[in-house]
Amino acid sequence: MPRKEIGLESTIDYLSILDTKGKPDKDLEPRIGKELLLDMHRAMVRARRFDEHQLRWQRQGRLGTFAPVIGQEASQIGTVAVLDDQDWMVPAYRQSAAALWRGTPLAGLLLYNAGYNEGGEIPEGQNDLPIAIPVASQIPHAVGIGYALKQEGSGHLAMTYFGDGATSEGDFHEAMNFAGVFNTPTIFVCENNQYAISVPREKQTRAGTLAQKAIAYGIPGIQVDGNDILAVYSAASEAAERARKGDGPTLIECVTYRMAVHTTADDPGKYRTQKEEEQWQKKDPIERFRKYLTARKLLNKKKIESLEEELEKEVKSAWDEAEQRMAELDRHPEVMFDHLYGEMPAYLGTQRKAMTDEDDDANG
Ligand SMILES: Cc1ncc(C[n+]2csc(CCOP(=O)(O)OP(=O)(O)O)c2C)c(N)n1
Repeated sequence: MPRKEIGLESTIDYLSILDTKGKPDKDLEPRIGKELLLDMHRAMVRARRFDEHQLRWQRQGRLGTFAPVIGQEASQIGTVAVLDDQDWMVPAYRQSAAALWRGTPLAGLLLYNAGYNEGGEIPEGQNDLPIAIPVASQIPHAVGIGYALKQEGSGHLAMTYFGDGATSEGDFHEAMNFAGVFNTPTIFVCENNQYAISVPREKQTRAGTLAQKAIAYGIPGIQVDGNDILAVYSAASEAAERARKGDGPTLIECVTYRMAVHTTADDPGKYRTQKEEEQWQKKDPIERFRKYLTARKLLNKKKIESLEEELEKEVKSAWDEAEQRMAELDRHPEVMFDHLYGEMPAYLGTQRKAMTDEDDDANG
């Protein structure tokens, strides 16, 4: 038998609509109402300012470790904005912009980042899963939810977020395979921010794109300019339409950049150059979107200033609220033993007691 070539039909598109000056490609520009455009802009700025404040509070010792979203606002807001309330949002640990859009209160995130479990509670009726720290562990959950939504014939979908590093985990591949085989309404949003902590994207895979991993699972994949909210929104809208029609999952790779630290325990100066950071600074998703909105006369300097003032007040008052809740909760560190097991194993009980006794000794 001669050797034959098996033709692969799939290709991967790359989508970019706004150039770095905020000028859209008129043929590709999506039709988005003015109100939604301004809501998306507000949400991006709100998430950015919130993290800037959080970084300062963390440095002052008022918050614990957290993972800032700075730089990835378009990838998150452009995707989450296509969901309706009955859809599900399944985050990792860097999706504060998406969570805030869905209704998570600022004070809740502050409480969580200060180490209080209560802050991680999802408000009643908000179809989100809690923050997932183990890399890629949330992806199969989103597929399971999608499967259930499909069985119910609901027409709703589940959207999940993860980084470039997560695509090297087994959970990612198992989830993609299941979603493909069972045609689940799941949107996989890979925020390719170029690094998994210090490991660059090139060391994560030999594949040219992360989007092309969809081909192996028989599902559509697309790579988008993740700092261009119009491109992200267009790709997400297409994927949502597909999922709602019963046409199954989509993988969207958002090519973006983590403009700040991986977490507050990280020093990016150790593994990336200032020059690289400056290159990406020029592609700042908020700046680009602002130029577009300004050219369309939806924004101006005055409106931006008043939005910034409003957000400054909102973030500061969220801190006051979180601080008050922390005082009310009057929590001690031994609660870290309390939520792992339904029934605490004896060895943990001993450790918990030792810690309480130590506290009592210290307090005389
Ligand atoms: C299963 C697992 N392995 C290792 C870690 C430690 N860890 C935390 S974040 C991270 C990098 C993840 O990178 P990526 O998926 O690209 O997401 P990003 O943080 O860039 O958003 C690692 C290895 C973890 N949390 N979970």
